[in-house]
Amino acid sequence: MAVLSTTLVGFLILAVSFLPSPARAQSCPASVTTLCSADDQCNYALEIPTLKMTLPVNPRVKAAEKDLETLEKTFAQLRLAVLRRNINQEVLNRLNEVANNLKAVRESLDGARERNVEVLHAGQHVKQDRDTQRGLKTLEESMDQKFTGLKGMLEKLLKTCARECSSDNPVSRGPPKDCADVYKTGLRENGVYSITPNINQDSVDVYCDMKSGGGGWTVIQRRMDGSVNFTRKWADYQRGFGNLTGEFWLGLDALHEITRRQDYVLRVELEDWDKVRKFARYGAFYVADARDKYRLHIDGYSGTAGDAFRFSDQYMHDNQQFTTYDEDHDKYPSGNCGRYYKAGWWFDACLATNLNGVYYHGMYTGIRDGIFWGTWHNLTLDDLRFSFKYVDMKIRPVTF
Ligand SMILES: [Ca+2]
Repeated sequence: MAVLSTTLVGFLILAVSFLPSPARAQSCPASVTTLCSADDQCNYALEIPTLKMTLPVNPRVKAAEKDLETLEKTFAQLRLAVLRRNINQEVLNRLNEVANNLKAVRESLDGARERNVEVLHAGQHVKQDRDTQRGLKTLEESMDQKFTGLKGMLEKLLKTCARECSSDNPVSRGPPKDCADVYKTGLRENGVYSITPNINQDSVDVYCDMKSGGGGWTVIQRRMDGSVNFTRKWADYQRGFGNLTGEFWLGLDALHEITRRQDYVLRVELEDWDKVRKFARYGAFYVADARDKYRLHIDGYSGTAGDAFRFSDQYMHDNQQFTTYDEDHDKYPSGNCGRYYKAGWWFDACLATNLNGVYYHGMYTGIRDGIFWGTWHNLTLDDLRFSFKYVDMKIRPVTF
């Protein structure tokens, strides 16, 4: 009589051994029967239940994920710091290089995690698992190289930034630079106020929301009745258009001047034609200058409306330059998203959100060129598309 026991050693080594102890037969899930012939030659018949393997999460992949998360966070902070200052093209190029590298590492890690899950479900396909193990080893080696490279690049960037970006002092006295400053002077009514985001430039009229969520909000965009056309040229989007007490776009130059001196929160309010109201809040919001085509930095979502600005790798509005039908800076090589979707916006190739789209009263059909928020719960019914009744975007300093 012999008993079979299976042992998993280390990551994936399957060892099979026969132990000559009948007492252990009860505890072993495998059973063995002997078939002995008259000449005393015994054959063993083994019955092994479906093999279940629980594999540890590969510790190297886990460690790499942690490293990558730290790097991504550092990079996001660094990019914001760099974009906010006057920087040269070389630094911008290097930033983009780091961003691409981070993306590549993230993709290989996601792949590794998926493969790990496959291993967990692989059951008895030991050969496939060995292939996976080999794949993971190769991945570890290439990850090590990538991390070393990335750390080097980040260090260089930090040094450049320290040299070039130490001039601005975000806190200074003077006329109000935004609605938060206006609020602090004791003015608490909603309405149009004059602010001076840049002391060397003219003051700008803005609409201040002094009531919602503690007040102090500078409203940068509003849609409410379709009275203003948002299919506009680059120059219009730069300087702003519409009526501050109705529908308007504040303007990219003002947006840059306001957000360049300190960290801002963006809040988006949305209401559909069923009176469903939701919001999206972003803990980081910054618009770069005209030289960088008003590139958007947006991060740190919370809220009820879903994260449409950072919908997916494929539809990512963060880090995109601004595009209008007469100025194409989008990620769609064979056309202009601004022309196609009739708006000025930070298009990818093309969109998961477009709050400057066409104002439709309720439902519409055809190209999805209406006001759009891709994580909304009901966007389509058969070939009908839903638009929004009310949208606004407003910003306030993080420290307010
Ligand atoms: Ca294009």
